[in-house]
Amino acid sequence: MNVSARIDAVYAQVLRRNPGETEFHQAVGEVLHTLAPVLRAHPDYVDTRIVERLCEPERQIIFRVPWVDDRGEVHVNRGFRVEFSSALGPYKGGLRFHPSVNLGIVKFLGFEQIFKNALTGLAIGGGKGGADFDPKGRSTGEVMRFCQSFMTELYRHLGEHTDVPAGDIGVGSREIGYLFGQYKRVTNRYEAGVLTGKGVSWGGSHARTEATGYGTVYFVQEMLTARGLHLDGRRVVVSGSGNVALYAIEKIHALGGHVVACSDSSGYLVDERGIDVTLLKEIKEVRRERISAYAEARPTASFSARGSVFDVPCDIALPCATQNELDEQSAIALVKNSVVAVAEGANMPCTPAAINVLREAGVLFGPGKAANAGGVATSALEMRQNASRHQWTFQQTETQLADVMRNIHAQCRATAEAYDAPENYVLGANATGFLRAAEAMDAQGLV
Ligand code: NDP
Ligand code: 2IT
Repeated sequence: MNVSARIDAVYAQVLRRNPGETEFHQAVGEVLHTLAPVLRAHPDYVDTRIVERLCEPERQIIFRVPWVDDRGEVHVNRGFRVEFSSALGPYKGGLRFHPSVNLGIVKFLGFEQIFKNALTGLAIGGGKGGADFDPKGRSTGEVMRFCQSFMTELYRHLGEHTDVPAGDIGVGSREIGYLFGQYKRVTNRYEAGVLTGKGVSWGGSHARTEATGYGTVYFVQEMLTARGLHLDGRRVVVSGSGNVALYAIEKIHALGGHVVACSDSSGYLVDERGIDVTLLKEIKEVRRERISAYAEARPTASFSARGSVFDVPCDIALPCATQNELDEQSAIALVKNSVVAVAEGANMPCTPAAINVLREAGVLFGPGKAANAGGVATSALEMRQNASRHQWTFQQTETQLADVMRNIHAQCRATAEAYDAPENYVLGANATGFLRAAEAMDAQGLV
């Protein structure tokens, strides 16, 4: 069987074995699609079924999460942790609390995490978890009780050398605090390295909160520089207004760019004077309100409940909200408005058709596995600080984050060129991540 036929067979098996998990199919399809030249150069990886093994999680955990709301009513949610690959280190990846969470979503995220984490060059395997819990409108007490119940089951699967969760959609430093407190209580251990994204006063790393958004902007800067372009004075559109989006906006402004629009799940806002990050943080992180409150507070801003934030003309677009938010139609609109670069702050925010449109138009495209790897890389730096019971300064940590992003960019570029596909960062990221994980799997035997 030739390599292409083998890849087709692996994909067909993934579809058969994981019915209805459309996001997982999409994530696997995208990676397999780029691996043919890599496998032709490494026929031994075909013989030892490395790709088949990577598509099958090492372990999948699904559990009941019962909790009581403020009125005394009982709720039952479903919790997940998919431990995908421990080839390069303990399972590592965030927890997502959102009503849309299901096994297929967690598997797509866990699968991508293998390659992203490998790309950082740090010793972390891939995993992901979460629950179909909706934190919107819930009191702090309800969120705490949910986190405690979630951890009461999950703790037995975790450990600083086993599986190390962090945040993702709906899970920020507040939730990590409650999860850590419950882990500590049920295990009677102050095991700082079991979770990342902790508060900086109790084992967290400086710059972890900022890392994903900042890292995405560093990646964009590297792509632009490689083409002889720069960020200064560029119009930028960012989707979302959560952790990743907020710090992407902050860093774009610090480097001379001009962010004119952002969004949340209720719609998008345009502020030609430039998004005021302090106000946006106050509304989204402290008051936990909708972005329309921003438009009410700033006369220069307007809010729209309909349409897409990517219809706003820009030089650079950073999708930083959720999967499949930037579709073919949005990509066509961006190209029509002469977009220069698109980088994925979120995981899989661009549909395959959108990526085709962008790449065919010559737009610089930074895939999430590379462009948003700064968050998990800084989590690995947090684990390193926890292991040595030491804390670096903000600047020391940010310098290392910038180095990691520069290296990721250089490696993606070099790999793409080696496979005769210059500027193809999708191939560069997938092939580099795959080769790192594959080499370790090969050395560790059939496990
Ligand atoms: P947050 O929960 O902090 O923010 C999510 C943002 O996206 C909010 O503005 C939210 O709007 C919006 N959003 C979420 N789901 C939807 C949806 N279904 N439709 C429209 N808008 C939506 O999450 P993060 O910023 O942490 O995560 C954003 C993305 O980045 C995710 O894809 C995540 O996997 C990825 N990522 C996160 C990392 C991290 O370190 N946190 C690291 C790498 C990637 P609303 O407020 O209305 O819900
Ligand atoms: O998608 C991601 O990389 C994250 N949500 C961060 C994972 C982590 O372990 O820091």
